[in-house]
Amino acid sequence: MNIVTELSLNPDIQSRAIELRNMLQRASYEYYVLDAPIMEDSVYDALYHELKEIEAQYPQMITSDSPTQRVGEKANTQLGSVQHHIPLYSLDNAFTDDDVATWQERCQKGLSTTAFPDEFLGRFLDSVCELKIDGSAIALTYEHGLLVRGATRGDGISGEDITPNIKTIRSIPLRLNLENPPDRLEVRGEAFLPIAVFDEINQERSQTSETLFANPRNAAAGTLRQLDTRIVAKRRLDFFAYTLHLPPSDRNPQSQWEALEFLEIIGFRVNPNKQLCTSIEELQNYYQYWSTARLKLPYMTDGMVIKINSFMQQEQLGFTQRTPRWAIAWKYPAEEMPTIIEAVTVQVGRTGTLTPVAELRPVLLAGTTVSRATLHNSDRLAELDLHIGDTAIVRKAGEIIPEVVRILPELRLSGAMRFVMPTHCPECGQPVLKPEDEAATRCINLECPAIVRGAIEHWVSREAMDINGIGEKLVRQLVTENHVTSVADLYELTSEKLRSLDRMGEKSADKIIMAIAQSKTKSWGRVLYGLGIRQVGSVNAQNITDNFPNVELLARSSPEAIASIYGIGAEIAKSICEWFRKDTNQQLVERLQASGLQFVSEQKDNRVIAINPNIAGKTFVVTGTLPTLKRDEAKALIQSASGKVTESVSKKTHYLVVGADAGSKLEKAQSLGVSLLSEEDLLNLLGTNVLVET
Ligand code: 1X8
Repeated sequence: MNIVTELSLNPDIQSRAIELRNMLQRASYEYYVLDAPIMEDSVYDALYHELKEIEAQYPQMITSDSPTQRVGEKANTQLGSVQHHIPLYSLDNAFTDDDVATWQERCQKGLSTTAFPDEFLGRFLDSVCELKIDGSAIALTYEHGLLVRGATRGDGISGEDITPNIKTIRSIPLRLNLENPPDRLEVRGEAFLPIAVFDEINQERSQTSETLFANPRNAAAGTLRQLDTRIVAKRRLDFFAYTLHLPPSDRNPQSQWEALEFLEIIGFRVNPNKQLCTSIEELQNYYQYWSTARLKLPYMTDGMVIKINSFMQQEQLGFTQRTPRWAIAWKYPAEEMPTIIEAVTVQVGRTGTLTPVAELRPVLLAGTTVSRATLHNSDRLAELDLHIGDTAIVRKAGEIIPEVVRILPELRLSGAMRFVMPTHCPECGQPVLKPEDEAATRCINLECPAIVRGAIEHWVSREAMDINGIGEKLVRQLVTENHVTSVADLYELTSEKLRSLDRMGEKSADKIIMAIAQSKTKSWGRVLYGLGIRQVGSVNAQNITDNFPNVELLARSSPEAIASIYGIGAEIAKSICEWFRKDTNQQLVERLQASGLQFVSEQKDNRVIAINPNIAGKTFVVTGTLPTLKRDEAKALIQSASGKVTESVSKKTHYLVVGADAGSKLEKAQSLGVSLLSEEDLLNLLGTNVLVET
């Protein structure tokens, strides 16, 4: 291609450059601000390349707002200091409902004592709620609609000039979408790194042995102050605008809400999760809602910002030395805190996996006191280079199990001992095994009390045999007293034997024996799940037993045949075949069969079967709390009508049955356009069974 020669013959190069610029600017805006791309990346690249060639040929045509000027070609030598035109304030913090109520009352009083005596006492002042973005505050100056300066917050009075770096942020317009732009206009907002980009950067840095960024905020701040703009461009920073300073005019926005709308109109990305509130309850609901919803956002938030909406009221309230009186940051409890690792213990799970656990000096995290945190496995331990007594950063986000994020080796005491995984099982003393290709260390002694206990707890659990009355404590007693060493032994227990245990009365013992006997009626699907084969969950077990009507067929099957079942992968199939190959497992199956447990699918009355055209062959996922059915019951109903049930939502899912407090599965289903059913919808669908003779 020879664009340049062609263009040099073309008298309209100048207008071509303008067109290209406008087009690229628009494409960039649609892509980065609206998240709605209007052209293929390859098309954008080609146009960009063309503009670049024209500008190389005619440097006098380069404009400061050209998209080609976003990526720095040269390294900055040094960051200059700049004076802010208007100071950047910080925000007062609130941590409780009370703090927020007190702030709101103080604002009401503040207005009442000045221009409006008593008018606002006890009257809620309309307020805007916005998410507090955990990034770096930036001040942008536009002159005659063009971006001329971007500066860090600094100390609020003066900051650093980071204009070239700012220009790499695609969601910051280089030119405002404004008819008659004022001489000068300032926009403030938060520059931040999306969590995914942060993870990517740290991944790369770990491979090149660079020090990792502690969190997206530090990574964003560090990036903005980078001298080499080419590095900044690669980091994909983003920006949400939240404040606007305009020269006085009666056409200016009159409130924060209008200002956010105005910012959007002139080309900025404004966080969509804003809310105009007219009562204290609405503020509280916003806080509550986002306390968990924020964990699913692609960027970090550490609280919410509440601002009195009316600019007139803001002006009346004014500022203290440091902060505006008309705004407050309501912070979420910290999710990451440093604490001391006092010891490391090792837990042995049901499958024999050894999990190292950090015993912590108790610390308040995300509103709860945390004293233990998982260390996952020996690979993770090595990565952390954990020593007993180390100061560690511990994290607990939402419902996630607390974990140790990293260690602060600078704070290590001399003589501290590195923790190493034991070579022998802490429960049974037998040597442990760590396969090269796996992260897990395992106890492989099938008689290990921890494994035996785990297997029994799993067998009696609700989704398996659902044996009431046998809890963790009783299992421990039974195993310690050697009454039970495998689940098969449960069926040889007698009421007398149970009564020999500490604190076991006759009535309770009889009840338990009854419950154990009742488990013999549980389906082959539940039995398979109860065996506790690795990777075989309750839904998988049901799918497998639907396809393998008895245990002999399954035990003799090839992994390929098992993996051909919808929803069953090669890993699961391999795990099942390996399980059945072991003599001890075969003996277990034989003993359980002899005790009368079901290893055969129930003989359905095959004179008349229910075929439901709405359900048969369709794939369902059930999530959330349903109004009347338990999730298991809903799944069983679907399966009994020949529908398939899987655990995760994919393109292949036909229906998501949704109850209250549904989480990520609902979001995924919505994004994939999967049909949603309420419990009532499901029951209606099930009600359309057609009975067919076979
Ligand atoms: C800081 C922040 C504000 C907002 C969001 N995130 C922040 N980190 C907002 O108003 N939406 S305001 C602010 C400040 O004034 N210091």
